[in-house]
Amino acid sequence: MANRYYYHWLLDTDNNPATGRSNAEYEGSPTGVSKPIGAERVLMIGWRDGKPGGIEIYDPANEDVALATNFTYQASGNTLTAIVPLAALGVSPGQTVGFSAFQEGASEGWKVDWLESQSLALNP
Ligand SMILES: [Ca+2]
Repeated sequence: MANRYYYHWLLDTDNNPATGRSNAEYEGSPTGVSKPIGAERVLMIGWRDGKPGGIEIYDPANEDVALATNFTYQASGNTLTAIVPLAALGVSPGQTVGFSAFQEGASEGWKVDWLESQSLALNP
């Protein structure tokens, strides 16, 4: 609670691993995912010193510009839920996108844990 921690959800909104930010590597190290995606959007839920610290959506090609901020989210046990406008993600209902995620925090020397990429259907 007295440090920094971040959850990042990566969305390959055009479902094309050749475009966007690849999750095959992160900060110069292989991530170990077997099916890399190319993310066009990142949803970040950050925590700093016991308070939310970076609740935003951004394009990984331009991390300094938030496309949406302060959306609704809830943590419960091992589940994290967020409610975000699809327009901020640049997606439409019915579309299929690539999805991956990682968490990192100041504990354990900024150790990064990756979730294997998945296909995610945005069912209306
Ligand atoms: Ca892509």
